Amino acid sequence: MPVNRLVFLFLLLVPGIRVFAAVDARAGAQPNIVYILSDDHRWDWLGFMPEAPRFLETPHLDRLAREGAHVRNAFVSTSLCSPSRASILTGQYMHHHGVVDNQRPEPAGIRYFPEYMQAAGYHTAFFGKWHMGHDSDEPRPGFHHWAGFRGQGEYTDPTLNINGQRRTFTGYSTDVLTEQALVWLKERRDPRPFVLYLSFKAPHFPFEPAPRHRGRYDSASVRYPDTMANTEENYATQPRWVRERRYGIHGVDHMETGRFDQDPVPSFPELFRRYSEAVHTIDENVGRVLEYIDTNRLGENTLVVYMGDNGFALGEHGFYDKRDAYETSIRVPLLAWAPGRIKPGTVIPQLVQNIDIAPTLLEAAGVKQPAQTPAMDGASFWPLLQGRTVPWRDEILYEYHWEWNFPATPTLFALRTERWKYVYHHGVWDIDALYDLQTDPIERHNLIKVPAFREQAAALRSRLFDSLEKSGALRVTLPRPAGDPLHDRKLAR
Ligand SMILES: [Ca+2]
Repeated sequence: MPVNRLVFLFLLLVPGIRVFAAVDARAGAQPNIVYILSDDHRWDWLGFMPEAPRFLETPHLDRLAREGAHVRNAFVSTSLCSPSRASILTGQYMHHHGVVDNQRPEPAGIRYFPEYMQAAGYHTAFFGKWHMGHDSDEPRPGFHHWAGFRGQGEYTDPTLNINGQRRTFTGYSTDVLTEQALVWLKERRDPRPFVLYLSFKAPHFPFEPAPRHRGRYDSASVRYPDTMANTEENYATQPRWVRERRYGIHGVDHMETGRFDQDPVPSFPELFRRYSEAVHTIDENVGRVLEYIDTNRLGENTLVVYMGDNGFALGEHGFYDKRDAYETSIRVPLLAWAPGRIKPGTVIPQLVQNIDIAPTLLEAAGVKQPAQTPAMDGASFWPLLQGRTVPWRDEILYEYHWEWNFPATPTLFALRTERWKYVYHHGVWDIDALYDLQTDPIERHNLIKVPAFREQAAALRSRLFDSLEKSGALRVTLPRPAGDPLHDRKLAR
């Protein structure tokens, strides 16, 4: 008789020891993984956080933090949908995976972590927004079941490509995707552990909540960020491109208006409230997934991770956008819940990035990355989630390459430590930026020209270039122009 069976029988005979302990331990090597990704959900729009607007309700995300872990300092390495998604799926920086914008097909040779999990015996499924390779909704490698949409998809009555067959659903995007994920879970008869990759379109612009929640926050007070006003104080020390960008389509005074501002600018309070309602709708759907896990007693062997693909400025520095290296753009919500594996109320202060997701989920699942596959840049923070101390990075690297379609943001590279941020601008006649996040968390005062900080700036620049050089990031991509350039400089209002 195998030793495991003997141990199991022994446990059966010992009073007071739950039989399930043995079963759980055995299954524990390969927990189910539920990875939920939202689009442009900023780091502080979580009800439990002191920084959140007071009216915002996210009880289910709050529950994940309360019963699991909140990674308080979570960042992306490129703040743009497709490059960030590629970093999540490959564990690589943009300069390694090669997905530099939202338009082009995925580069040849790219490998996604669900492929490794599938090969290691996981039953895998994908739902929602993929976005890499904008024009294709065809199933991608790594998933037994695929229900994805093309590009940005639709908020209402979305069409999904389900394993090669297109089907149009009635309803609101986040609800439809969750429903499809739940149907897959309910109908699966597979004994293998599963990976559920649920990727929402919301709350991405135009910030559509479910119709039932539209107007829920109509009377909520709107928060105007300190750096939003078009004043000398706000722009006195900032690089010139920062003020210039507010005169483009992602500026608060011109958001998505036509050439020469012929269209009305959407109202800020309206956008602020709809965005919050869209986040609330996501939370409600996260709750539906958790309810399924509760009802089917999957909690003891399931890891749920919730994350945003990049941040979003709601008025900060005069922007509605990401791309840049400001905190609102690069920080994301990141929660991990696994009863029995992650202690309730865990708060992780370390600097974690999107490139760490793949190695972390692989380690949590006990899956080794196969030999001869592209090396990952990220590290597993699974030990941190479990309360263990491991050596960890004390700085993060950020990169963004200028896009022909959205030319208002220059190519930029940044190094952020716990306290400092240095931003290097490439290919633009402008100054660099240095922010002290401890004394100036809203990054209103660029210290780059302050004599007292000259050495600090030089040291950080040197550290940034050491990092870039070591990682092989000293090459800027030059993609062939495709699509429409949204380069109209709007009238100042
Ligand atoms: Ca995004």
